[in-house]
Amino acid sequence: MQDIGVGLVGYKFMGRAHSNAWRQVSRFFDVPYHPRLRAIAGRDENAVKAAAESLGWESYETDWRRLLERDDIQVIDISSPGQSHREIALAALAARKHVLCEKPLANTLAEASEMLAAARQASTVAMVNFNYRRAPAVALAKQLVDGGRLGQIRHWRSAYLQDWIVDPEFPLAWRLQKDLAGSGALGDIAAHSIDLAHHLLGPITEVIGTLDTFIRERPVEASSTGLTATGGTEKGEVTVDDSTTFLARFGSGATGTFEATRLAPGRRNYNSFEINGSDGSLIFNMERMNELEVYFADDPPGLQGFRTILVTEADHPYAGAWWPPGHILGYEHTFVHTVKDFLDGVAQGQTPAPTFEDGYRCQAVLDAVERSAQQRAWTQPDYKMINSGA
Ligand code: SOE
Repeated sequence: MQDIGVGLVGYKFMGRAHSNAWRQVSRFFDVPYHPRLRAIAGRDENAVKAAAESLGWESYETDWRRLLERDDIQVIDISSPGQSHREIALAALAARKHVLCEKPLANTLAEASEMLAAARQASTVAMVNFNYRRAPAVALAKQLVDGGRLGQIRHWRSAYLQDWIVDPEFPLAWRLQKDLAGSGALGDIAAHSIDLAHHLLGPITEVIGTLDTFIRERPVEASSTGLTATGGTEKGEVTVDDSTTFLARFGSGATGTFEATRLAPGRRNYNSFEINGSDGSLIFNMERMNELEVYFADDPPGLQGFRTILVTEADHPYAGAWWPPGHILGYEHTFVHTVKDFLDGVAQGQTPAPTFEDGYRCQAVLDAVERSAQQRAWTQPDYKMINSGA
């Protein structure tokens, strides 16, 4: 099998998840390339050196630009904070590297527009990592919806709930700063729900919603490792939303509700959605990610009701590559499935979804929710680049 060299930017939570995916993929899937973990990049030399050792990278760089100069690297994987995505992706595409970029694509719609334009010019693969599309239960939900098993889809109902910043003493990490993260719960986790809704129901055409910040000041960060951090005594302003709630209309005629918060005690990573169609319903919740609850209206009278499918059979999406039925998968597998499809895309010369266009579409909805919250009015996502194809 041919080697393909990967260069990863970022080594915290996402960097660890991506490293694991590149290490695992060719051991479980029949992929066209064997990924070589050539180099990991980060600014703090001691930290990136330690990360290279513990995560299995052959070398490290303290400037991501070095990754682009290296001939032994064909893939740039961007797992660094949102404010860096645009610059790295544009430079990597210009250097003819394949790009995998963490979600959301960018911090603003203007940045996402530039990135989409660059991806359209490029001859390489440019994919966004919305990993939850590739939980086997979500992929099964997609098959059921596309196959018409639920009939005409009328409702989307999602709640993405976490609690990792509920303590007011949790410090002002980068995800709480607009210039670094773009937005709060909106871009961090509602973005996943929007992407899943687009994947399963098609584009959102109109939104009305709120953005709220309950804890307005937090200790300035002393040190941070992903989602755990320690704070000092000095306080700084939180410049993003803690939560968002919005209504949506889809181009298909369906309606949707979205809620996302990082202040829901007890909800650790409750990424859930329910879909109701004319002939049935389904429910997914990431905290029980191996299961899909389904209701089919054509079940025999007397036997109707929700039932739970354990999505671990060999003929379920992705599941057959892993363990025997019932030997369940976890969060990290969604990243392995993403890089599997990414490598297939490189071999076929075609970017797998979610493409930068899908990333832009999500960004347009994030932007519309922000405008709606400011204006207290229904607003339309600006899909200009998709509609004009420019
Ligand atoms: C933090 O809220 C976070 O790590 C998100 O940034 C991820 O995208 C999500 O998958 C898990 O939670």
